[in-house]
Order: sequence, then C-alpha cells, then structure tokens
Amino acid sequence: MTRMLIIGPPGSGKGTQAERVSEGLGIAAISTGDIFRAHVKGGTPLGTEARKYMDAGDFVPDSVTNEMVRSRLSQDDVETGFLLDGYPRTAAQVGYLDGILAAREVTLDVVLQLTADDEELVKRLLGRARDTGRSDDNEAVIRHRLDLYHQQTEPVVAAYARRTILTRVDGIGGIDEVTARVMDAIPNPSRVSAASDR
Ligand code: B4P
Repeated sequence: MTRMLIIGPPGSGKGTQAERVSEGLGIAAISTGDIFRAHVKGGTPLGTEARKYMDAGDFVPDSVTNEMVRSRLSQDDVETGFLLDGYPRTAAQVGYLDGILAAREVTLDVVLQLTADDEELVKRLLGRARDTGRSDDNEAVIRHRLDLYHQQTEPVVAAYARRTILTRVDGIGGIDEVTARVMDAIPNPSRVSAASDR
C-alpha cells in the first residue's frame, strides 16, 4: 500500500505520471484539477465557482478545495492507498491534509516533486492548448500559474523536504523515461502489473 503526493509546476507531467503510477500500483489517483474540470463540465455550483479561478490561473480558494479533498478521501477506494496529484498547493492545504491523515492515523510514504524549467513548461502547455484547447492554457495565464507555483507551492515542497519524505524527480525527457524515474523513486512499491515497466 502506498500513500503519496505528486507535486510540480503546471506542465511538469503530474497528471501524465499520476495516471501511470495509479495503474502500476493499483491505487486511486486523485487530481484536484480533474475533479474541478469534471464539475465545470457538469455545470455544478462548485464548477461555476471553480471556473472563475481556473480560467484566470488562480488557485481555487482553500475552503472549497479542502472540503472537496476531505470528501474524496473518505471514499472506500483510498483504503488501499492513494496518490494525490496537485494537492496540497498552499501551506494551509498542507495543514488541512495533515489533519485528515492524523484523524485516520495514517502517514504519507513519499512526496514526489517533478521538476522542469519554466521555458520547457510554457512550451508543453502551449502544445497542450493547441491539442485540447484547455481554457487556462494561454501564455499569460500559464505564466501566472508558474508564478503562483514559485510563490505558494515551493514553500509546500520545502515543508515536505524538512520532513525528509521528499524525493525530487527530473521531469525532463520522454514520458516513459520519466515514468521509470518516478517508479524508481517510490519506496517499496507493490506493483499490480507490468504496466509501470513500460
Ligand atoms: P491541474 O489540473 O493540476 O493542472 P496543471 O498544474 O497544469 O497540471 P496537469 O496535471 O494538468 O499537467 P501535466 O503536468 O500532467 O490544475 C488546474 C487548475 O485547477 C489550477 O490552475 C487551479 O486553478 C485548480 N487547482 C487544482 N488543484 C488545486 C489546489 N490544490 N488548490 C487550488 N486550486 C487548484 O501535463 C501538462 C502537459 O505536458 C500535457 O500536455 C502532457 O502531455 C505534457 N507532458 C507531460 N509529460 C511530458 C514529458 N515528459 N515531455 C513532454 N511533454 C510532457
């Protein structure tokens, strides 16, 4: 059983790698970005609220995000482990997650930070904009999301480094190459299939 986080700037490959790790280890991948996008698509009140922030490249307020994560982490499928992708992103979210985990008497096994330089990230996200037309993938908004990562999420990374559960993984290279590095960085992974060895 593995309980882990993937943290990284927008475009570092969090979502891409989370899907592969989840498949390889047989654990639930929980992406706050994907949950928000599903609400936007479904036209729910939460989606209407979140969209204002996402389109501007801002973080959705902690009060909304934290409650959504608490609810998701109370579902049965996380009993056997989970991978949180894109949460926590602020110091307040770290404290909130600590509270959820402490109440269940569980701890995180590892926090993976995917790294890549800003110019590579902008290039990737502009590529995704061409492919998928995601509304927050235009250059001004991408640069704002990167600034927020440096200001608010790098302190989150530093907090986990102080707890000595942080492992940095170079996110530059082919997707398969990065997956191999990510899998190597997970302590004692019990794989459910050979999928992660691609
Ligand atoms: P996210 O969905 O998390 O968006 P993201 O940071 O851009 O990461 P994503 O996972 O999509 O991209 P990836 O790096 O995998 O968040 C979107 C928004 O939701 C946020 O801006 C915020 O408004 C809100 N939100 C989410 N979580 C929140 C929280 N905790 N608190 C508050 N607000 C929150 O991949 C990007 C691209 O790179 C893809 O096109 C992929 O194909 C490509 N790629 C990946 N790996 C590659 C590689 N090795 N080489 C080349 N290209 C690669």
